[in-house]
Amino acid sequence: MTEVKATYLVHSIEENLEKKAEGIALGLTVGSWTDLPLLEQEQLKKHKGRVVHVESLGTTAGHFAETRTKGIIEIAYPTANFSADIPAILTTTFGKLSLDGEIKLTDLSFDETLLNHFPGPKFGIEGIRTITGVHDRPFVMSIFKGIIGKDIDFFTHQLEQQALGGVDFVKDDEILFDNPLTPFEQRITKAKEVLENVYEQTGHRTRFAVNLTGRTYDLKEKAKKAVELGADILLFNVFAYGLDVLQSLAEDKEITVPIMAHPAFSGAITPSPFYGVSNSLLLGKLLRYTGADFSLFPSPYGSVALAKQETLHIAKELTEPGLLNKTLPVPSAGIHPAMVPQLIADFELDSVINAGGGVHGHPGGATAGGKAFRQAVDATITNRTLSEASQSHKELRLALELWGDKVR
Ligand code: 1AE
Repeated sequence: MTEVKATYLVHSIEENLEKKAEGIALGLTVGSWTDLPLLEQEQLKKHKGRVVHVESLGTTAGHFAETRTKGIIEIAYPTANFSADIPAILTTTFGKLSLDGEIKLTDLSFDETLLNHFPGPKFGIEGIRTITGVHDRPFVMSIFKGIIGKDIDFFTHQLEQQALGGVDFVKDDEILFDNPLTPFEQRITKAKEVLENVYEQTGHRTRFAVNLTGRTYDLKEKAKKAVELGADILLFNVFAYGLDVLQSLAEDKEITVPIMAHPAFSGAITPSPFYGVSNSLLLGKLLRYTGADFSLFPSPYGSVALAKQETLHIAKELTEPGLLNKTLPVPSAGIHPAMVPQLIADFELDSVINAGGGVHGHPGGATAGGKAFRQAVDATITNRTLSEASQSHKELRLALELWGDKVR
């Protein structure tokens, strides 16, 4: 019998965690058990949840009016109970249970048979390295800023300025939706033109991630149109739509470009230590399973930081060896060049250094901002300090003068 295993962190009013665990295992599967006639028990055996592990972590007070028992509970749910899709799996493992109060879903573990129903990233890290020809360093990405209310000429100019700095990717701002000033299709065609021109001048081809937005049932056609027009990458606000929507896009054979998952709205689900879903599961494992080629998440150092261990756990889920292609970790938000050595130490070469304000806020403008990041990356991977490199690189020196030469 194959199973999906769910791990929960509980802060339970019920002191007996074994009893609590058995209640969950039954409540989310066959309901009552001991009251059932033996024949029915025999029939339902293959559907009953199984308590795998219960561990008490002691009692906690302070956050709650009453003392709670903190602990870890692991339950296995037979795959016979659900279809092999994320909506069914989430409803089984954390549907009604998520309404229960102080319980957090920290992990799901799929066996190989179940995992085979999930596409994983179409390109993954290897595929993106092949597309870009960048093999020996972390990627650098820049983000459009201040684009709402601006026209296509502004868009074109800002893209050109960013690309001239040598960044590998430029992503749309996730809050830019379809609008008459910078329509989706025009952003794609103009970006292609500009980026080809910059390539002619510099020999470096920056790739543009266009924000795929609109009504759910229109997304596939829109994505296919984007591919036809020559889009490089699709940016996708996956948590505003749902992981299953990402999976449908990733599985579509006609959508032949990488997908970049933005974490917008995930903060409504993950931050509490008591309830919701862990970042490592949502922004790590499940984004990889459902087909994100890139996963953006808050870094440990910037403006909306996550705890370092949590970010490392996300990156581990995205990149550890397994059946599926690996997803590129993109630790983001409030990143500036002085953070580059620490980001590379933490997330290694298979990652993306991503900055909006850290590029556009450079005193020399966005081109100088991109160059400062590339200089910081090159210095770090050749074992030079930023301060050494800044002596021969003006853009890096100006960035360090503005933002400081330390992580914080
Ligand atoms: C975690 C997502 C980061 C993001 O999308 C964004 O726009 C960051 O901007 P900056 O680098 O903080 O200016």
